[in-house]
Amino acid sequence: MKVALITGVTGQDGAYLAEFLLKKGYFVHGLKRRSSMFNTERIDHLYQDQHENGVNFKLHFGDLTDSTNLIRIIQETQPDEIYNLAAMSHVKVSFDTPEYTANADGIGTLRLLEAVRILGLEKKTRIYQASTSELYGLVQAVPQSETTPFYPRSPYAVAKIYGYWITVNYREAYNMFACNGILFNHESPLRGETFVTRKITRAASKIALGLQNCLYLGNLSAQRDWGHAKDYIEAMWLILQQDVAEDYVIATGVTTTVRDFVKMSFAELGITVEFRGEGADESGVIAAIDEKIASDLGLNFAELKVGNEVVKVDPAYFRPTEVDLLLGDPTKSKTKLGWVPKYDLPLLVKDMIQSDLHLMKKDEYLRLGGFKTLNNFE
Ligand code: NDP
Ligand code: GDR
Repeated sequence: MKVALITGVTGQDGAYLAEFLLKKGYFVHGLKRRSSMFNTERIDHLYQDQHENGVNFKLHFGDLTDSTNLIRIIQETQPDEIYNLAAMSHVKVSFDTPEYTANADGIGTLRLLEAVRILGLEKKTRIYQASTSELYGLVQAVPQSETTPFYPRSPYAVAKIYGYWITVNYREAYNMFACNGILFNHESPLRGETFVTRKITRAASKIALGLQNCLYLGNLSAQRDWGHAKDYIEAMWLILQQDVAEDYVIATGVTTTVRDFVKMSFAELGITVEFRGEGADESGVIAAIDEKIASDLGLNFAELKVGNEVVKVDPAYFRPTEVDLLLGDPTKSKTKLGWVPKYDLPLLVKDMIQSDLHLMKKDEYLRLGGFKTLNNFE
């Protein structure tokens, strides 16, 4: 039985990867942080009572800022594969917490590599490092491939560039099987609620149900190469199954603006949104409503009218330095890894909208039942 250790197991990718590896017959160890509230919602369906027989999924308290803890867990678990997914992963928040981001995302990667080396596991343990298209930052060339120069534009990306190069360095210096997956944006129904796609699919669902009036966003013109997390975690695994350790770009090869992602999300709910104005004055207005789609989804648009402003720009969401355009070239991963994604952008949007509409309908039932908010303790 192969043994894997996933850092960041409670995150979007960690949850999908844990499920994927368990299905492949792995024993999966996950590193999770202590929190004052339950933080395992994404993996609760995988939970196993540790008193039962045949347990193959185990969580360990830990943190990438604590080397002693990493050394102990790796010693105890003796993993064949480590997937380093833990990170302070929000680009905008990294401008508020730059030092912590450098510590967790940059030095955290070093701590993990060093722990493997200190324990003499260089020959046994293969390491996947969650690198990112944010490394490309200020556009140098498109599409971006494994050979495109980096120009990071946020404390997050600068921390991740350290993680990228220290992984390459440990591979070259100590002959470790350590690889970077340079993953472009990937989303899913499990995506954190403050990343732009999930923020949009949640808000569109709420607006369609009459639970919210308007969605406030930042830069609508940013372009991203969006794929589905379920496809991307499979690529992570493939990267560690190769004969030779190398770095790979994982992307769809299609880029879309935030503005178009908004239109696609609302269209999925039968609402046509048109954008008017420019810059901070731009807004999204309902141009048409498709009653047939609405009734098929069990929606009655009592509070929605053509002309309603449902999207507005709030400059508070602009970043001090922005990444305008990301478009990946997945040729290497398709040819060498044989990686074939199952989702395109329309399928991704459909999956996220269906899931969020379902979640928001629960809120609607509560409202109809007389409850004002989910946190109404009075
Ligand atoms: P999430 O933000 O959903 O998950 C991040 C995980 O890291 C969470 O489990 C979080 O724990 C954990 N974590 C944060 N800080 C620490 C720390 N100091 N010590 C231990 N654990 C910590 O990210 P994703 O799943 O979307 O991304 C996974 C990885 O891939 C990240 O490294 C991200 O930077 C990178 N990446 C993501 C892309 C994407 O589009 N999703 C694209 C390219 C790279 P908690 O639940 O307690 O917060
Ligand atoms: P990103 O993802 O920064 O690419 O990092 P995010 O979804 O946060 O932003 C994408 C683009 O949308 C613009 N935007 C907004 N973003 C957010 N979060 N909220 C808004 O209201 C909003 N309005 C417009 C942003 O300016 C940006 O241009 C993600 C993370 O998962 C990283 O960890 C990962 O490395 C990269 O993807 C690849």
